[in-house]
Amino acid sequence: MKASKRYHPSREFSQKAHVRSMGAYRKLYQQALDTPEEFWGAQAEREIHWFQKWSHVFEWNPPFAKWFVGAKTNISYNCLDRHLSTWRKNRAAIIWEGEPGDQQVLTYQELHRRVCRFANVLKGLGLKAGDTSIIYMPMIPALPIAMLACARLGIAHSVVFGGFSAEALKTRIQDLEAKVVITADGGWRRGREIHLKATADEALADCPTVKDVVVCRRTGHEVAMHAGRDHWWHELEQSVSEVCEAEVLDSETPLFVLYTSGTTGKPKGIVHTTGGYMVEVACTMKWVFDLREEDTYWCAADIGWVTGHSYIVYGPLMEGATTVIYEGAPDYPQPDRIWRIIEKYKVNILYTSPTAIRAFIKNGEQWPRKHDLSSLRLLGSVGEPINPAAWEWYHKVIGHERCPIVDTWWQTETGSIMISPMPGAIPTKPGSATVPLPGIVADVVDLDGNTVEPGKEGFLIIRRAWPAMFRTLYRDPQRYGDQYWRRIPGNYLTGDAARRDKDGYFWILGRVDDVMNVSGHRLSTMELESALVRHPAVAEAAVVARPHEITGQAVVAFVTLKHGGGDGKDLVEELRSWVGHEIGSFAKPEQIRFVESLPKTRSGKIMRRLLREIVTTDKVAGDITTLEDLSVISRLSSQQEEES
Ligand code: 7RM
Repeated sequence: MKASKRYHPSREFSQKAHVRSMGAYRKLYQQALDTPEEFWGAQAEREIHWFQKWSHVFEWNPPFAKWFVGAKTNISYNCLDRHLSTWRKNRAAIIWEGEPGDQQVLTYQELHRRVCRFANVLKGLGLKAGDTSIIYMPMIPALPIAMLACARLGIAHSVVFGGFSAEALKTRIQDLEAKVVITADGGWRRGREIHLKATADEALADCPTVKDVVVCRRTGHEVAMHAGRDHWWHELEQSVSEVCEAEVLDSETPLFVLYTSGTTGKPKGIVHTTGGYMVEVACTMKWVFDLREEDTYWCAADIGWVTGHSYIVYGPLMEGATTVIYEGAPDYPQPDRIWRIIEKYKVNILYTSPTAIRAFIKNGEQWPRKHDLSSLRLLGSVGEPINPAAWEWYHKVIGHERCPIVDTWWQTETGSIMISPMPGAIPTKPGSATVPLPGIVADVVDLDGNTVEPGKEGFLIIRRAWPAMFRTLYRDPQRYGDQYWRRIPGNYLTGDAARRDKDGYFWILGRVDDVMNVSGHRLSTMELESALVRHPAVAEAAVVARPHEITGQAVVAFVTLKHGGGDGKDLVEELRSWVGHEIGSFAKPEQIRFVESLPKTRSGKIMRRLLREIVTTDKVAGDITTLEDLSVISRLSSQQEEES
């Protein structure tokens, strides 16, 4: 392993940081390790308002955890009400920009008023604590307002990313048994309208639990409204009061469910609760983003993913920060839209993904060079491993060698950032997420759970429960235990491979299960394969990822057809749009290759490893419409398998 370059935080940055030295980090880490109850109890008292204190900090009945047991609180109260008695009352909570260029600034006071009004709208529809809602919206202020209104009443929300298809939306509504769907007429993306309401209507045809649909007007285009079921947000809002007390909720009240791809065809509902999530998300805002009162903070992710939940909405608002929300594509109408927004609002902290960074590199340095980026003081990365070249570019061209970079490793399941530098304390190495945060006992192990030597690859696990961890899989506690906690008993299996270097730095190598990561979006092999075989022409499908210079990975699907062979050309496009229809456009395979048969082991398992090799090394050449004969390789490989 060659020693990689190190970047030390500047003295100036460290002096003002929340955590200022390696020694200070070690001290925090050790405290959390030795006396976790005291450590987390102290964080909880400092960061959060509680209506009633806990009887004990945590309860661990593997694999089930409870945090701040018996405590009462409300995240909407913590994001809004408690700021209103401080100078933050008139601070910008949200600076929003729509893709067409429209803008809105909501102060804490104004955001509070709008959340209260919408909470009253939900109450008026008969919704109450314990109910579930689906939110399917563009990135407009009404989206965080809907989330905060649900949270205010104890209604668990599930935000479905606006890029998902009707089919995917339907599966989620049905699994959640949602009573209400909150959506919009549409939204803007690359100058085109995303027809959310029309898609929701298609999904809702088959969702008997949904009694009401609330529609926010965004694009103003005409949509069908089903009498008795559909209501305009602005009409319902007219007749409600702007006073709505936050419900006093138990610490373990479900806050949200986020569906994410796993290793089977069915997405998993990751369940997060309130108290522990709040505490750790608030702490990581300070530890990782080193948030200061004067900061304007921009996480350029989508609220439909966990990054947006924790680090666009709940984290920044709990901390009383100004969070920038942008509706559209970062390169629309020109590749410098993102840099323009930074210059315009004088953004101090930017949090984005390696995929986005690689796309900016490809567009060329001339675009960021056109803008004054001197307001930036910290840069973040999330979603996939960042390659050192992209890291260096981000550091040089965007950060002007002045801004520390925080490469943050975490997952939908973990709720908050787990492995990341504290920017004033930890020297960084391009490509490494560095070291675990306080309270996170991470390790790299073999299949028996034994720690592997430095420099060796292994499975990344977490040895102890942490406050923001997910509590279960929605309606599937068995799978929760089996899949995450029982494989290496008592430890949380992340599904990622990693190695640790001699300094104890973690290098995340990517997924070891059948989960792919395209542009930071999690896609499951099985989910894609089952979507493909639902098409009438398809007999079998095997899906693998190939490395891709921009999106990290790209999907390649090997498909056998029912009537053997067939003319590929039209079918390629048809199958791609089929996947778009079944899951969403972002999941469309980059390539579809028709094959006579799929390579299988004697026991009938598809040899994805072999296909992966083919798409990586391109050993089997040929364009995407050629029928590839994999049988020879297949026979060779299964012989090897039998021999070994
Ligand atoms: C926040 C988020 C989780 C998976 C995870 C990893 C990969 C995320 C990094 C990363 C290397 C990183 N949630 N991943 N961050 N890999 N370095 N900094 O992305 O549930 O959608 O995805 O993403 O494989 O397991 S997620």
